[in-house]
Amino acid sequence: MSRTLVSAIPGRVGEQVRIEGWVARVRALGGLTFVILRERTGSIQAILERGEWPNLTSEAVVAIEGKVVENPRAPGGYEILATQVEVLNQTHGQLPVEVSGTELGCGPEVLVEQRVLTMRHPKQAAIFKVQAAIVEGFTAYLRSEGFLEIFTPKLIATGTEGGSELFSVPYFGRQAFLAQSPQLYKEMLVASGAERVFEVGHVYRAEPHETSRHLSEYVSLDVEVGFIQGEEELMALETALLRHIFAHLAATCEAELMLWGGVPTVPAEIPRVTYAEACERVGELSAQGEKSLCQALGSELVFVTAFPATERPFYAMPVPGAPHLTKTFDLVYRGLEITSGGQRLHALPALEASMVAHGMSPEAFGAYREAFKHGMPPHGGFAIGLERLTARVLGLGSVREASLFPRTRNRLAP
Ligand code: AMO
Repeated sequence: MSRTLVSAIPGRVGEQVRIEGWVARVRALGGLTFVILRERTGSIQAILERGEWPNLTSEAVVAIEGKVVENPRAPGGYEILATQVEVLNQTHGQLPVEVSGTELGCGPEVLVEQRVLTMRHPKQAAIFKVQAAIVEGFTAYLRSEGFLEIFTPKLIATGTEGGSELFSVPYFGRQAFLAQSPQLYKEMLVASGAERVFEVGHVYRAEPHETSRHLSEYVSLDVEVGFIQGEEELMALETALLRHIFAHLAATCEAELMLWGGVPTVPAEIPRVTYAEACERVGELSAQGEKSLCQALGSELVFVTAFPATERPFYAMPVPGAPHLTKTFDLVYRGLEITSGGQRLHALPALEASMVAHGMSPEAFGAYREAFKHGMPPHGGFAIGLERLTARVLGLGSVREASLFPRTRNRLAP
């Protein structure tokens, strides 16, 4: 008999079915055994009447055949009157964490150490369904707007965002680095004629400190657009993009969102403040400052604009008439920076001067500089940290909870 998914059970009342999954709970009561079976689409109760049944332990993998009946008192309203039970695979040893309670009974370290087991808890599974739907919404919207999806190298010869957070790796007798961002490639590909590109890819930052907002490997949602007139267009694009992503979440993940903070929304207009105004209101734009900023402006989303050149990488376009400022922005969501972006320099002499001013040698940027010689349009873009966005959508305490197998200074496994 082929498998019926728990989600399809309501349509099978009165029929004999076979369900397969994990044993979430076993309870003996008055000669009956009640088994809750859990699988990817949900959980259901099976009732084993008096008789010879295999020994069922928590989290063993089982197949149960039986008749579907409606029972308003059963969890979910349906149950299976079992006629056959088969253990497909036993567990071995003590379970390191209990995963069938309402809340997961472990701290953040065990959560990650035992990811395979902790993912069986619906609240944990929900995080990664929402994360996948964020990426789905991101890529679908950009494709519909004429963007090309790109895949750029993560083994590279030079840093992009400043040197200090680079991981170096031996590379056939030379030194290579892990990409901190696809920044240079996404700009080059604007010039390739593609004009509008996006990438969902891993990036690497040698973050020396353990914080709730930093991973040393994370997923960057990168966007780059040619023929822009200024950074306002990029903020408008990101606003529309987020609105699409949140609508997609509401349409596909409502149940998962309800297990956490509810369905997120984007306001009709996201307030904007300049970096200088933000600092005036909340002091420095630190982790605490970003929290205070959302509170001070009474908005979950806030764009911060016009960052000083000293706060941005060499490729940032200065504000005309105020060259100490840049045409850049951050987006702060529920008290955490989730995006940096801005218009880039497109004239080669200005770009080279900026490299030198940032203590970098233009010679180190061969192919990137080359792209600026052969027709580089005015352009700009932004990047959203996937784990940060996921964590803020759901109200998680740390970006580590939004990473299946987080990499931090002290963690390289599992
Ligand atoms: P930035 O370095 O600000 O900009 O990174 C962009 C976004 O990536 C996320 N992020 C991180 N997430 C988890 N752990 C980290 N260590 C970490 N560092 C950054 C944040 C941040 O807003 N090239 C530019 C983007 C651009 O201008 O297009 C860049 O990488 O959400």
